Amino acid sequence: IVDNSVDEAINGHASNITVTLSQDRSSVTVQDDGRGVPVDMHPTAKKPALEVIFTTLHAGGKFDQGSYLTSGGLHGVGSSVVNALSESLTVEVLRGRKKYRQEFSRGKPTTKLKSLGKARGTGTTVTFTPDPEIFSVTKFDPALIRTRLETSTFLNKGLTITFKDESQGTKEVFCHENGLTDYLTSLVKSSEIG
Ligand code: 1YM
Repeated sequence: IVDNSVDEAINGHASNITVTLSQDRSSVTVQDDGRGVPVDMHPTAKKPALEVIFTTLHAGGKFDQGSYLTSGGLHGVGSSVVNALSESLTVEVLRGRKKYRQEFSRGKPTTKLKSLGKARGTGTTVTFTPDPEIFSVTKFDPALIRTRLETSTFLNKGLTITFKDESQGTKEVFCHENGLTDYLTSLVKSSEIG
């Protein structure tokens, strides 16, 4: 889910990504200020594009053309995979001066895509809770998330990711203007003795 936001950022459409870990560590919310996941009707599926994106494994489509940059190598399949493995998942989209929401459980819609009325701005917010019927450990590890987010900002020069950890009441902003050079510096520092 984070990689979808990072893809939107590295293609020049988003500048802020915020990841929030809930107080009990059971859910994560990922928010970006990109274009918002498309909500228009899918012509053949006869469902909103958002629902298709979150319920079907994509073969690639637009990602196959070669002009599209992706951070995770997942080419858009991530949304439906995370959804299938989540006990609950909620998507909120700001797009075309409106706010939309759809909820899912174990990959299946539990509500239709609803228009919630007028709103400013654009972007996507996804909140999900891993399914205990699939994972033996469903609580997130803040240290793991922290490292994963910081690594993404090392690999994508200038990308800013904010991590809000409500389980510890902390907030960190990751941004590395010098990308991989900063990464090497941090590796050298952490390997130094004393
Ligand atoms: C919190 C997770 O998924 N952001 C996101 C996803 C998409 C877009 C924007 C997007 C892409 C495009 C056009 C495009 C996705 N779009 C698709 C699909 N954040 C998160 N932000 N408009 C919006 O690439 O052309 C899949 S994901 F399939 F519609 F292109």
